[in-house]
Amino acid sequence: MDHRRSEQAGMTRRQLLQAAGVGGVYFWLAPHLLSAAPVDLGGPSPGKDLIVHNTKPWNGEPELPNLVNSWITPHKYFYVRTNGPIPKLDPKEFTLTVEGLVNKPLTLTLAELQEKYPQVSTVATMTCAGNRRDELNQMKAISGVQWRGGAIGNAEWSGVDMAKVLETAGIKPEAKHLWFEGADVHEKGGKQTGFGASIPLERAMDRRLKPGAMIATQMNGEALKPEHGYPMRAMIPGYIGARSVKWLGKIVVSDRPSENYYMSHSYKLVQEATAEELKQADPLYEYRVNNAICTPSPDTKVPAGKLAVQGYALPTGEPGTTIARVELSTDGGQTWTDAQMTSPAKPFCWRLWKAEVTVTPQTKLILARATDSRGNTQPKDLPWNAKGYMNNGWYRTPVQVAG
Ligand SMILES: Nc1nc2c(c(=O)[nH]1)N[C@H]1C(S)=C(S)[C@@H](COP(=O)(O)O)O[C@H]1N2
Ligand SMILES: [Mo]
Repeated sequence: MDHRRSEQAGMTRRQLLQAAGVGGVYFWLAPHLLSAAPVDLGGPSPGKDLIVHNTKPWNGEPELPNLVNSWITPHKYFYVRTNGPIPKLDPKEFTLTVEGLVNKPLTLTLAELQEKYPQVSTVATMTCAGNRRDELNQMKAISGVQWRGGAIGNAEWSGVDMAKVLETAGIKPEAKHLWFEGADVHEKGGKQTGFGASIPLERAMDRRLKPGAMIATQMNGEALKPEHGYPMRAMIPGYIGARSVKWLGKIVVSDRPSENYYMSHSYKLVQEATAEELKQADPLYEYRVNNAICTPSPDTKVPAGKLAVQGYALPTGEPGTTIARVELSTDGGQTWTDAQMTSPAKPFCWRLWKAEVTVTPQTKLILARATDSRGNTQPKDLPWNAKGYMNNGWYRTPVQVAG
């Protein structure tokens, strides 16, 4: 089985190279190329299941209507965000090392990890800090993947509690942060690096969170797919996706945050992104309350009268917080209608909702805003920022109502 999986990753690579042959136009040709040259990710079909933003590195998101059919997002509709190549890893050879401020450094293969520690599972939403960047980009251009509202998914993650592994290694008293390093080595900021991140140690050790941080080996009851971090990844409930490092090869216990490019130069809210500004700005950790209307799609022609609307809403990544309310408006925010929740209220998880609103020929936009159980609510607009992160302004879907 392990063997088959590496072969699958190998196929992905060859096919990625094939796709690269048509270069930058791949995205535009994708719908016509489906049968001719699909990029096999072991599930999602590019152009069909996922809108492909680029293939070198691979970035894709589902069409929004595909996100509201189930609380758990199936693999084929789960967004893929990579900054480097998808590495082909042999689980017999690949190891996770735990080092730094520990009494006993560890080296673990997938099999050892699974044998030595109890298996735990948790449902949690993964979302990219760049989700909904395309809307900020309309205010003023931002480089980076032009994510719509689909860089989000909710999955059941299984693996081991990171705290248990750290306890075996024995953490020294001066430890404050956990660095994660991925095996996807690529060039960034003028040097070769794996994707990296760090989190405050206390988040991983917080016993109330069960788990606060996880070394995930499975997603929705199956071994992780190559593009989602096989054989193991960090999964940090409540944090932006960038902290959940895939192809996790190293955990370094440290007294300070990681200096990896993706921690020190990226995933920060800045206006000009000068070196000085980036140095001063704090790294982003917890995600913010957010929502998206998933149906109808933008610019759908609808008759005047009642209209069914569906979407997702995400509470802030603060422990214990759930979605309390979603409201919609078809008159520019003068009056609001409550949506009905169609999925459970669980911390660190999105909640799906549906609503019936009334549209008239004057209705140009459907607005939606969510509020969580701590009273955090979405701002009308998020001020523009240079890297296009954390966009959680009210969601707006244009509709064309027949007169
Ligand atoms: N090693 C590695 N881990 C990574 C990344 C990456 O490029 N390399 N991308 C991060 C980002 S920005 C996000 S949003 C999530 C996306 O996880 P997914 O592709 O499984 O949806 O993975 C994170 N972990
Ligand atoms: Mo991300």
